[in-house]
Amino acid sequence: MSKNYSEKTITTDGQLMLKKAEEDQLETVWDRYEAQLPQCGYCEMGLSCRICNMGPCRIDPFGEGPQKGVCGADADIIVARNLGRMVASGAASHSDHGRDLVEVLEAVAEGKAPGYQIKDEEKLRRVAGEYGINADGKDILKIAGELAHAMQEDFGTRKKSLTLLLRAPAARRKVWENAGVTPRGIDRETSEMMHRTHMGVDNGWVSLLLQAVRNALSDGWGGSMIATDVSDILYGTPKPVQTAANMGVLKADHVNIVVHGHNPVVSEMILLASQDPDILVFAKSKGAAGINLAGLCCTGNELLMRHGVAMAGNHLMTELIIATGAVEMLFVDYQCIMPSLGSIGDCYHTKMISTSDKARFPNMEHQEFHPDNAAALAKTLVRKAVENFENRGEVYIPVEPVPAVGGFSVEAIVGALGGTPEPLINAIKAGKIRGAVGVVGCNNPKIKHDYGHVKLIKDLIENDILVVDTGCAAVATAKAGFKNSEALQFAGPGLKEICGALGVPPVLHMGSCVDNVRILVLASALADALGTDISALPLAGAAPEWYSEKAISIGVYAVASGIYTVLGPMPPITGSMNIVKLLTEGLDDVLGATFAVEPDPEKAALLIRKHIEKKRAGLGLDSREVK
Ligand code: BF8
Ligand code: SF4
Repeated sequence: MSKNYSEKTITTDGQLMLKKAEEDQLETVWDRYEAQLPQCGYCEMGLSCRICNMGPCRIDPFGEGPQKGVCGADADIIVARNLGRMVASGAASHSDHGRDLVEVLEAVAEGKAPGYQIKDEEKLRRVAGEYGINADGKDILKIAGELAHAMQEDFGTRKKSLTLLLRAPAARRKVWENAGVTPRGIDRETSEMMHRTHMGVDNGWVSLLLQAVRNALSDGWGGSMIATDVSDILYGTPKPVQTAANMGVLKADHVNIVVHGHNPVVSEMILLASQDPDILVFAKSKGAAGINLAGLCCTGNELLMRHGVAMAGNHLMTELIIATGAVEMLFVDYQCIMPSLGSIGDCYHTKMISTSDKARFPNMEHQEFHPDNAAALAKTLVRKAVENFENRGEVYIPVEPVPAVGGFSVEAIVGALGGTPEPLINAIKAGKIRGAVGVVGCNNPKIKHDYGHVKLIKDLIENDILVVDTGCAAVATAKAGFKNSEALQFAGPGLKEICGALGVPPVLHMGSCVDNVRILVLASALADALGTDISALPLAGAAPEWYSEKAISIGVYAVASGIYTVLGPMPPITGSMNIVKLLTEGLDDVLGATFAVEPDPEKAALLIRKHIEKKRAGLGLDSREVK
């Protein structure tokens, strides 16, 4: 195998498929990345601005050329505005996804969404209670309707603070109040971020960044939290479930259907259709052994968490999977779907279907899903996928799948602990588990694919740190074998003992990227049990291969929730040393946590371990020296 492939990805399926892609003369994300090099240095530093038409402008980082844009904005203002707009886009993406789910909940309540139902009645009642809805003796659909409307209020602007902030420890809410960053309405904070970054509005780099914090909190404790809660209500709250990961989950003798994107609204209906007895008979009549559904990225994680649907790959694998020639149909909804995918589908027999009214892609067939037509449309299209089976050419499935366990919602984790977080707290107090880290986020061709996730997590669990992960990070560790019964061999002695006794792997799959809110809820439960704030706990976050604006929003709300967070790739902020200093040091005084940036996962693990030991000492627990 050429050395070149192993420089791009650590995964065997990735390397083998890159070779196949080269033979098939496919252009991949890595080729296009290389063609872009060197990337624009001004943009990398956040020093270019095209917010208005007096520009575009740029600031010379060496102090020789212009130091101000045409309007007079300096480096601090330009970097802060650019970062603020990244947060706004990320928060908007997660929150609009949340809104789509609330609309399905509303449609279910009105009897206008055939195929969808309330799967977790208990959670519906619990969340309704948090929204102040009296559920006593009320019909379940009536409660669903009232909850949908109450959640819609959170998106608007009439409130002073979001409902679900009440899940955060009181001390944390006080921190937000003191800093003036308590989010009021989900859409309001994004809208205000866009307003403030218009030319001639907010030109204080500190106040711009504080609004970015408030905007990100409206995602983490608002839009994303609603997305996760409503998904649980509609499709079931995850419980530990057996699954498998990598491209080997495709089956040569089955009709393979792959779902890619984020929102379970479409993928849940594809799952139901793929289990339809009539369609299965039809598939057999076409010579297939059955219908095999596999996931990519976060909509894959949603199905994995709730139904054990196998996971074919993460972000950088989405082009390569089509080159297996084994995929009859690929469905996309939105977010993280490369516009290159449609043309790759053209090289094989794969039918590429876009499904969302807000997301179109070149060379894809557009079939719009809405709550009222989704169940029926899914059946029609899955039948078409079956018909496409006979058009298959040569198939190349490069590896065997790796078994994994997923489905660790907070409810499931607390359940595994016997109904209270106490055993986990005791293990942390006893030093058997040093602390816990949430590893989240994407792949990015700037970092060797999956290496950032796998190396960091390996170092953490080896040192008795429990890892929870989501998104593409969670897929990376499933493929690497960190989520099955054999994974305990990678864990340090204390972590091995505790996880072994509980019968869980050392790396717990908590879901998709909106499901990062499960980590917030878990952290709050631990803080409440200890009578302290999240920032006092031996916790950290990491996004070792992040690429997306959503990941920036996640990072900001994690830090704003008191969780020290280490980013792999550098965000575009180095044009302003004031902002670098504020994010990596100054925020500690305001929010009790900071960012760090460290692309080398080995060094990132050391930073995290030092932080965890420092927090342990702060709580009066035993503390190890980290070298
Ligand atoms: O929301 S981890 S590449 S797929 S942005 Fe995208 Fe990043 Fe993957 Fe999921 Ni999250
Ligand atoms: Fe240039 Fe100012 Fe316009 Fe930005 S807002 S493009 S810095 S003139």
